[in-house]
Amino acid sequence: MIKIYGSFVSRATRNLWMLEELGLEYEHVSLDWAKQENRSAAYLKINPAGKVPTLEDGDATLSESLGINLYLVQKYGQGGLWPDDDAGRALCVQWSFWAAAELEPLAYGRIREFLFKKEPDRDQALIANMAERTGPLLDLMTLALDEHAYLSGETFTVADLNAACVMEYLDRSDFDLSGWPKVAAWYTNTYGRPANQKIQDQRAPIAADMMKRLQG
Ligand SMILES: N[C@@H](CCC(=O)N[C@@H](CS)C(=O)NCC(=O)O)C(=O)O
Repeated sequence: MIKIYGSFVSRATRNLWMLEELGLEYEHVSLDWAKQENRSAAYLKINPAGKVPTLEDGDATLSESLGINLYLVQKYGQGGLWPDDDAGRALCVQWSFWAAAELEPLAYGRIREFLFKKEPDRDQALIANMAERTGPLLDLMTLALDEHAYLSGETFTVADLNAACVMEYLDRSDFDLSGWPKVAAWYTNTYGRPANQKIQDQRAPIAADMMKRLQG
């Protein structure tokens, strides 16, 4: 059976969402990074980087959350979240790389300030700088959404799932999306899908507890 390692307060939620979208059976091994469970000797044998998520599926052992989603969708998602045409599939790869390489450094840089620092200690100049640099990325998304309902075409695909789970960091750090109404509507529609809601409902109490610990 497919096994996914990583807690509900980690990037493993990206893969749990995909697994739910695909209706697959899986085992969830909830490693708690706050307790260093991702640094145990047993886990380091599976993922020498000691990071989560990791996916095991038959002979495949994979890391990198967005790459794991591309693997899952290619193996199990034909006719749905993985387009039938080459151009659509290429756009899924393009948007996934874009999410990891362009959006994530800014969105994660921003949310770190909110998660790991108390309000008075946050670097407001850094937060503002990250927001300013995020604007052109949202303009780019708007151009794509002017052309079609979703990032890779007229239907929801892995391109949207992968981009939305990085956008989540903006959402969780109170980023104001009102200047990009098409992106805001796309995000609400995409992130609110029932498969993700199921994961977010399980995540909520664990995240609230983590925030209590981090923010005091
Ligand atoms: N680019 C990687 C990042 C993985 C990552 O940094 N995971 C965090 C949790 S979300 C982690 O394992 N942190 C614990 C550590 O680095 O010790 C991915 O998308 O999977």
